[in-house]
Amino acid sequence: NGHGSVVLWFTGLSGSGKSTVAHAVEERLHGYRCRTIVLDGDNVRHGLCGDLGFSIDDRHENIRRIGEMAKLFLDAGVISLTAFISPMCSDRNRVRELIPDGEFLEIYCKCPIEVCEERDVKGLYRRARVGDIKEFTGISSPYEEPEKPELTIDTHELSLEESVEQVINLLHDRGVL
Ligand code: GGZ
Repeated sequence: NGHGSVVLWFTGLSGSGKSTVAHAVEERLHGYRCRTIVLDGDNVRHGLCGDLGFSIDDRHENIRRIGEMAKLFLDAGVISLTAFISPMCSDRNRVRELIPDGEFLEIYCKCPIEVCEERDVKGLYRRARVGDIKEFTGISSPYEEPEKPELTIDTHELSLEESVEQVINLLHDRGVL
């Protein structure tokens, strides 16, 4: 695309490490003088998508808006790193279709739900188990694993540094860096 920009689309369960890896990759990209933005629940779900909840329909709309946003950043030459559960294959594929070939890189943060639930950093899994939170991904709402992600990171087996390295290697392989 002439400016070496891409969309790094992280997907995975709550607590699988998406945001952590995305922010650490962003730091590395700054060393390459890339312009970047991390989009995640913290900066999207309160603002642009503040009207949406976690029903399947609201998640469709959440991912649609984020995909359109990533496309705008791509056109501006900014590398976006999106860190949303994005549980449905069809939603992710729809975003892939918005983006020129080779410029949408799907990165699956693969972590067994037992591990996510055991860590339960925010106590959400426990609340989902007792029914305090309805439609919680992996408990009472589906997560569809990516069929052909550009990269799968076994975040429960790798250190953060190793996970970041895998993404950086992907970007080298794809000629982005
Ligand atoms: C899943 C939920 C839910 C439900 C609140 N299901 O670990 P977190 O806290 O910080 O990340 C989760 C985040 C998921 O929002 P996304 O925009 O990524 O979801 S999606 O892509 O499916 O639209 C979790 C919190 O919000 N959270 N309720 N019911 N995660």
